[in-house]
Amino acid sequence: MWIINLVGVVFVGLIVWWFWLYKPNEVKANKDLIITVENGVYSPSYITVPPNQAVSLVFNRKDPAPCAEQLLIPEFNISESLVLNQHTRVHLPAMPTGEYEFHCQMKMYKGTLRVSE
Ligand SMILES: [Cu+2]
Repeated sequence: MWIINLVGVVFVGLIVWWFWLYKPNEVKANKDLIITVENGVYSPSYITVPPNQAVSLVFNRKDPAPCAEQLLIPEFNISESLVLNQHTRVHLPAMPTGEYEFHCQMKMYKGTLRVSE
């Protein structure tokens, strides 16, 4: 019995870590940066872009899961379809400093856009 409880606690711990504590390495966006969509994650998933200037990000979707198709950045009303096995360039408006989430429709794939100098 105790082992089931232990497994439960570890599992809850992993969920907490994954959804709230885990901070992926930060990557600065430049024109060669390609964000790969594969196995349920964006990599890199923590991307810094400069403030107050329009930028674009290139997504390479290798994940055939239907959920991987839609890329959403709710703060800026961006909803982009990513074509499987192709590079899709997503244009972003000039954004004020801050952190913005990007994710798939069901928020299983998640990333953070950090707008900062
Ligand atoms: Cu999803």
